[in-house]
Amino acid sequence: MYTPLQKPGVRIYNHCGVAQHSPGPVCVVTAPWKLAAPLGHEDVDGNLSLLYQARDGVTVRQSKPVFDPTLYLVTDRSLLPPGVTLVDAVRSAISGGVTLVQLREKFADTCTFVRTASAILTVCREANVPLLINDRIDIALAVGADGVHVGQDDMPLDIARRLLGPDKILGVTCETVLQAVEAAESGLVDYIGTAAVFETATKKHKEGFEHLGIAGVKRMLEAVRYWNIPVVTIGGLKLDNIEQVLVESRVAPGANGEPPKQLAGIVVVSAIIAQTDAAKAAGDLLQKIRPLVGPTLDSLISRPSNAQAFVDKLADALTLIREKRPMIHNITNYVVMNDTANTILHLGGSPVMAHANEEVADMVKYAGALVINIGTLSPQWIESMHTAAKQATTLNKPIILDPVGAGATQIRTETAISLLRTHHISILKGNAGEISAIAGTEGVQTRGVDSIGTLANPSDVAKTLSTTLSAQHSGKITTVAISGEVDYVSDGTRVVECGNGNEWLGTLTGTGCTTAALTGCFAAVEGDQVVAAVGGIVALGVAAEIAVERLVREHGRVEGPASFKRALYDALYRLDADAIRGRAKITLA
Ligand code: 3NM
Repeated sequence: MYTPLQKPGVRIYNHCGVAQHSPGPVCVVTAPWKLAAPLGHEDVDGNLSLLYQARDGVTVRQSKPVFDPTLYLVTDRSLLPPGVTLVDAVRSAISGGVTLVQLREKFADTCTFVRTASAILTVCREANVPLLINDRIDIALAVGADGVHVGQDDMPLDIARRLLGPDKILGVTCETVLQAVEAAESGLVDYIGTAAVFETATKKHKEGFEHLGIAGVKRMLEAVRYWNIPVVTIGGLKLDNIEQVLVESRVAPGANGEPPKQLAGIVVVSAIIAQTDAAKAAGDLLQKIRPLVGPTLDSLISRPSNAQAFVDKLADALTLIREKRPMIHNITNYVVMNDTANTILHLGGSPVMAHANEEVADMVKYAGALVINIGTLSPQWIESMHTAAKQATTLNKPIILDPVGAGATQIRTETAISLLRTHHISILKGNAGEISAIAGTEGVQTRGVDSIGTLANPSDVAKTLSTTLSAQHSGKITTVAISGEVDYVSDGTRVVECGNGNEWLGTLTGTGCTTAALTGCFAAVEGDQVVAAVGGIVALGVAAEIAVERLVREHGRVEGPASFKRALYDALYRLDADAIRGRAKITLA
């Protein structure tokens, strides 16, 4: 049985609640788009519920099936290839990646419509894809579909909402900017579908209808930018024009803080339903659309509540960094020094680089965390590292150790081990080779500062090493983070896996050092060092994803490492708690 409130497991409160609690003029609220950010969550009958703040200060909670309009299929049986049934076509389309389905039967009698809707609903339930019914509220209610899509000439929105109740999805087609603003402001609908962007043979429009063009879609997006309402577009969309539509309709943030807005998805009929291989058609479309529609609720909705609570802590910690601007004392290598200082600054910290043995103890006094990085090592620096670490321990400040190149040379391996033996290090963060050298694990080497080979069981290595190191300091925990395509963080009990990031990070030198520096920022404001270590990793990984998406959106591709670095630093500077909440890919073991 399909139970949308148990799986994917979220009740989501959106703009509907916000607007319902405060109808009225659009412009009276300062930064109204911020209302869209969830305040928090609560468990309702074991299901995660998100809470939003309404304009009048009322906390809004609304339960609805979560829907993802990224690739939205509307059916039309008249376009099916010979010998293909509607049920088969929808099943195939869903297997290819369609995220939402609307059953549109313009000529069916009621009895046939109900039967078809039941059959299509079964297919949708199997894949947990919501099903909406075009126009016919009675059919949707009769079969228990997830909602209805209406046009301007169908049932008025207030009556449609009353008949459907608060928990069904309601979408509306808007032909003009005014209709879109009215729909958004009414708080009655869950998404807006624009009228046809391009000419299409699939639907006969009224005399005099002019398709919107990309500029028309953009005007509509601009008009509803203050609402967190998803907008999708339809009409003549296919593989070779969706990219242009998604990119060129995008509304950039305004100079006075006006929020950006972009399409939340693409709606197609013939591009899928008329194809002999609907699965492939859907798959090809989705591959193009996904990177261009921004963050989806995917990671959020599929997170179990313990992972969600963890992600909330990451997001809160980022907010705290921005508020407190903790000073981060770095003893780090020549290669990354400038990048380290800048990235700490962009995340919200206040960096300082102090290396002389004569000053480090004084400097640590002001620091929220000490980050020791053993790259470009020399005997003088080793002495300073010990002096600084001793002072940090005395003053109870977290120490982050990045054992750069441990395993490659004797001096580096010995220095890392000696620092770990002599002082209580809060977080040890290294790549597989460096951690192996410290843990004495076989099979992975360090060549220069790179790791060669992979750990057979990184999760166990992180856990065991954390336990060993913690035992050396009477049980004071050393959290161990192993970086890689998937990062592993353990405090000997918990293991967190992080999957954020992008292969472009590998084209820049020192991104591992950056992670340690950002981890320092998190450790300065967050007492749970597992959260801090994951924070540093997720912050850089999410910023990298945002950077690449932006470059692809604006230029069609990432030109190379230099433009990536620029976009990465901008993304880090603009990173906010919502991005962390929406995008953090973590698994708790
Ligand atoms: N509604 P295709 S255009 C169902 O303008 C529908 O509201 C439209 O079909 C509107 O993807 C349309 O085959 C048909 O072009 C879109």
